[in-house]
Amino acid sequence: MTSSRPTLAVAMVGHAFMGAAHSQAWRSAHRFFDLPLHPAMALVVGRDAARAAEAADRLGWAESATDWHAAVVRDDIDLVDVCTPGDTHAEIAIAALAAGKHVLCEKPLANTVAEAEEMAAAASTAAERGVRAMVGFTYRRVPAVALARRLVAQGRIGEIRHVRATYLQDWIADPEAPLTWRLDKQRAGSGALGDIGAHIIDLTQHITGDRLHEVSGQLETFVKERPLVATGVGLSGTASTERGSVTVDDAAVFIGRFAGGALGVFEATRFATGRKNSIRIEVNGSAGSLAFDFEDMNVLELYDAAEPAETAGFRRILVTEPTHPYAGAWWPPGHGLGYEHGFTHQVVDLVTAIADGTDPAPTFADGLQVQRVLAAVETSSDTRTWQQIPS
Ligand code: SOE
Repeated sequence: MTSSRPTLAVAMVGHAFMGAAHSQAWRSAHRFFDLPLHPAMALVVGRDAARAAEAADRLGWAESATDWHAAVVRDDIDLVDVCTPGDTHAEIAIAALAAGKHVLCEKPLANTVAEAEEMAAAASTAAERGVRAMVGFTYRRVPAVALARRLVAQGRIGEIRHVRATYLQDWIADPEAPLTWRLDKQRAGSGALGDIGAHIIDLTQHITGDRLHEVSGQLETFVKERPLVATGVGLSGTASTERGSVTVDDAAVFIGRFAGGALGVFEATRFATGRKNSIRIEVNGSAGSLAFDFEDMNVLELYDAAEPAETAGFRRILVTEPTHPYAGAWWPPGHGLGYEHGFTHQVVDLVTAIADGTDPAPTFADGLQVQRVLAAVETSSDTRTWQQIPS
């Protein structure tokens, strides 16, 4: 498809589950939204030449390559999209920013606070040259979540007292599920805490417009050894007969205090049998409450405490009206959206910010702050103490 808009040439590094989700966003964003720049899916990079070529063909990239170092300095690339495991986020993102490329980096930003600090510093230096960086906390861009933030900012639920958030999965509840990279601290940084706990930290801070300032938590690894991966990657690897150690948490629970005074309760686990990708958030304020459930993601529940007791109750708002965030670009009211649309909205906001010359949110500094919360929960679990989050 030709476009009169200037082109934004994208190179994506990594092409597994997240690469596929990002690819559909790059393919579709300009077909539904009036973007100021036209994304061109120029290059996909993977370690194995044959698999990268197959991914290019299947996901819609013009070319494939195996060397990300060469890719991020190419003159014909404007933006690098980092969809690799956490252990390579820092080096790829920093090299790309140094080469003057805009960067979109999957969450959590890095595997350690030190890496995240380097990335945030690199992003701030790059911003002085007009180069932009964003971390991919994609659930922020679910219309119901964006509406929740808008309602809190408008004061619709008053002063916030309680924040309750769970992110539940069960894909390794079976002790014979193989030891994929997500269970290796070297590659993933942490387990359920960083992979999915990071999302609910970002989501609750985003919805409330507030930040956690202290936490107390516990991590647990229920299954300490698992079969090594025989074939495949990511969530879909198959088991071999040899076993290896799980070096990350299977589950994380923590409580926290927000700077504005609210109390927070959080749970992230890969052992909630029957829960596949369940994100639930409830915020209780002095004037009402909001509740979101990703399994019913087109709905936001609102309780208005000012309504007469006879008729008061949680109302289901179907967040598909043209006036709702992002929804007007899609289908007529009632024709809902899914998991992938958050990634499309992420591309829309990133491309718009690049064209406007503004910093896209969440910035690498926001990603660093989430990383500090993750580290504080880990330290709290190790030391059985409350931990402050440095601001
Ligand atoms: C795996 O647990 C995972 O793919 C996360 O890494 C993603 O961020 C989340 O969107 C779905 O679950």
